[in-house]
Amino acid sequence: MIIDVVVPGIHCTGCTGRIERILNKQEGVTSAKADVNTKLVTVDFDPAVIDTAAIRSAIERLGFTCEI
Ligand SMILES: [Cu+2]
Repeated sequence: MIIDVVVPGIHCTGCTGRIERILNKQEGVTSAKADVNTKLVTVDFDPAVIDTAAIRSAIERLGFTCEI
């Protein structure tokens, strides 16, 4: 399953790198790609292993707000 998460606080490649790193460490996430221009984080994950709430809280733990 692939979702796009809007993270308005993304402002540079430092942000995208931190978000991608934390998400790629989550069990059940196949890939995560954050775009500094669109402020979208595209997450490919297995919904049987991780849910959108866990993805959201992983991003929020970095200090970002997000809209799923
Ligand atoms: Cu940044």
